[in-house]
Amino acid sequence: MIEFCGIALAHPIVNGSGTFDAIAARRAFGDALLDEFPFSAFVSKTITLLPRAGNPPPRLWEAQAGLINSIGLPNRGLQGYLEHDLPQLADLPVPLITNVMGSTASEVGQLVEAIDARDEVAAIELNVSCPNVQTGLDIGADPGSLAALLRAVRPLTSKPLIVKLTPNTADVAAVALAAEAAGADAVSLINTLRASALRPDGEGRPWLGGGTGGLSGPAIRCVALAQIGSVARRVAVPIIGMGGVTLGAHALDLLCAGATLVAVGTESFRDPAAGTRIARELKSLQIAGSRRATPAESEPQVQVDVKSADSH
Ligand code: RRO
Repeated sequence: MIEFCGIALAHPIVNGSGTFDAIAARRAFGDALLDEFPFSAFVSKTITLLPRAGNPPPRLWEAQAGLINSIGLPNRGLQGYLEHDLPQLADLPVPLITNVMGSTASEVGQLVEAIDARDEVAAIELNVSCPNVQTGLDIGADPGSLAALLRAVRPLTSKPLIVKLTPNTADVAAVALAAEAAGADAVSLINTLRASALRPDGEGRPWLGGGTGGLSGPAIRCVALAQIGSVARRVAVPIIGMGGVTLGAHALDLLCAGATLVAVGTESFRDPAAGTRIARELKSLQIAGSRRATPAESEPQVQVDVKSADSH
């Protein structure tokens, strides 16, 4: 068991918002999904106050080591979420984190207040980092604007408030510090890196219906590692680290960089059970690591002969 913002979790692997549709997965896999749910907490797709249709297609582009998405936040809106999605998500065997986004402090406030009233929800994640809508990203890239937003909405909930940061800013640690000072209980990073793809006809026109998108997957893992490390050196609040994790060893890297939890995103599109596998791999690495740190008395200590090793 590990503890995150007062919530007890079975292991450190959660999902990245919008990368695992638990309601569709339940339809596809039935109760088997609940018997071995891949994550220790479930983070919902971002919801907005009013329903949104999302961006026109195409919405995805497969890059060489990742995926560019321009989904554009399609969702049923707050009322649709509360009436349709929440009762089904509340059936999951793990704590629920609801991810919300608004384009003004008043919109975010209404979302936070409504979610705060629901006992089914353990924590709120505030998305200030979607690369695919006009508003939202600006707030998350600027420490002053983010602090003002948080000062307005922080008093509206007693639930843990996690702020999902953007990597598309010059100094992510400065934004994280501002979030912490204005009352965030945790930060999560990284969201996708702003990216473009062109149609293959060579005429220079964008492939994605939304024009540009956000890059995720293995291509961004090293960026995530650097940004999580720089945030961890500056803030005391816990971090949910994510970006290109496909193996337990990658999750361990992000924990070593300072994350408390690790989210799996794009890998779940390839393998819906990736969370279970990554949690298992991580656990064996941690067990092997703690054995190495405290060798048993009975284990022979290996002496390395530097001279003879050098001569080979
Ligand atoms: O829906 C999206 O296009 C989207 C969102 Br809300 C987000 O936070 N990050 C992303 O890459 N896509």
